[in-house]
Amino acid sequence: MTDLQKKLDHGGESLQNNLDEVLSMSITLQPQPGIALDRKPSTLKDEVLAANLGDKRLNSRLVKILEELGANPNLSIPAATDGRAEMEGAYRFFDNDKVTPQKILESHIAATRERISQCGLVVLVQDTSEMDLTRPHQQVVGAGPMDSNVRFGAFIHPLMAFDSVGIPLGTVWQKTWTRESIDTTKTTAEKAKERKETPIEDKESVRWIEGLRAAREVATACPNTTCVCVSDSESDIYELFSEPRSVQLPDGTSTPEVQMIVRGCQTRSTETGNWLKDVRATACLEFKSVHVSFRDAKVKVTKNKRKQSRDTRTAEVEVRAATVKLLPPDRFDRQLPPLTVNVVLVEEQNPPEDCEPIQWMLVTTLPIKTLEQVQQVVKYYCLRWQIEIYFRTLKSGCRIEERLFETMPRTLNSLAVYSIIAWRVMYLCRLGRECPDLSCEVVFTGSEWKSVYSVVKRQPLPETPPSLNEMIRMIATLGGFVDRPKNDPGPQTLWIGLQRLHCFSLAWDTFGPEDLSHQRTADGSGILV
Ligand SMILES: [Mn+2]
Repeated sequence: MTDLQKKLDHGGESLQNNLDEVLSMSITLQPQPGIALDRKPSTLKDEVLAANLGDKRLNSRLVKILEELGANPNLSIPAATDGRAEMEGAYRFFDNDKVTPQKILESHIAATRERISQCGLVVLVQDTSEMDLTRPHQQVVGAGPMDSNVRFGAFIHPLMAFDSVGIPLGTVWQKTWTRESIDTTKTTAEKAKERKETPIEDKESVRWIEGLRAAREVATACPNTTCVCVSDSESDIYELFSEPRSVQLPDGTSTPEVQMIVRGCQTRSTETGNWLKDVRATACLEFKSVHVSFRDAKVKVTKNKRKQSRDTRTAEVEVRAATVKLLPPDRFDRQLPPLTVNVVLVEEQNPPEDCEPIQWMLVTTLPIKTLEQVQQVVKYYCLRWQIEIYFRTLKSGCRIEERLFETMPRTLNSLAVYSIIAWRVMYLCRLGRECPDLSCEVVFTGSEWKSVYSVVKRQPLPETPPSLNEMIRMIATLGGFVDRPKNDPGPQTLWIGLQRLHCFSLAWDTFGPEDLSHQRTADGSGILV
């Protein structure tokens, strides 16, 4: 994999956004409200109200923990919980043998499926992230090595649902695992040979196929929704393409098919050459100018302007699509079938010297008959980026890697709780943008919006509650967001803002009465500063 591909897949947010923007300019997405808005969006608590941990007290403890940690995702558990008894209750919960990540997530997964079934089309994104739990002295019991024997932790691989414009709907499946040990004595050739002689079922890469199966289950459970399973180039695996996308039922019928978009990185043979040659031989469907601006985190903080501008350019890309017949690769243990798939190629024609050309090879089961269909494949692939934001929210927002649990089971239980919290932060963030006119009262309580309004606006309260969009922007302002018409708040400013909102509403309820606010002067000089 080239560095550029890595950047595209993992770091080039601005490029991704731009590609997304530029390539989708001519697409009008099906007007599909992501979530039926006549229904009240769920509160955080609702996500686990149906949880069944086999004990009523554990069930209500989960609700309490989710509320307390959700109000302060950034704080340590002792600081986020309300007093010593609550803190100990939380630690006992995470350590309880009856509590498992699966049971914590079960009702959230069910609620997510419910949201999915209200959409005409959803994108189910799977991706892997490291959970680095390296400690200076004693390691977390049960943690395994990461890429070397220096760092320890676990790998997480969720399947997240998004609607067709990218509103996060929640987690539908998650796999976590640890490595046994890393053998540092083998040569690269020996490792490659070993890989060739290992069946896919025994490799870590089987997770991609398991993710597709989980997506297939969602497609079966939500028959009126088109489910598109999306993953990056790490999942360019023939067995993933050949995995059945529906299940045969005993009566001869089969379940609805799950669709797939995977970024290709291999050169795969076809009857007429290879898939890249085949698609390049077709007529260009569209020319696009793509503004490329790499802002790697390391580069971002540098003041060296030359370094920054060197990475910025406008790339002329061409869009092509073809149906190709893939020849199966050799496997030592089985015969794989030949396959017919569609490929969409977005490729830069004349890159400047020293620049890797932009090249997106998307393998899909979606139709590519019209330009609009081709553009939609690119558009849906661009939604994959959302899962990177989710990982960032889990790590920087919920600080899952810094939780000081002694064992892996406790860490993974807390990860399950924080997965729901991280989803919720992203959900609010997008909901404010996509449904700007919705009243904020569908998501926030009276004391929440009134206290935040008073602090941010320093004006008497309006008769009608502000819109959700206005409220989200005010909350993000509390987290350092600069409110300009062209800016949209991101999860980071929102999660900091949400914590402050929690404090303000607590103060509002404690020190009210709210009538006092009407006596304040219009410039707000007074009580709440
Ligand atoms: Mn990845």
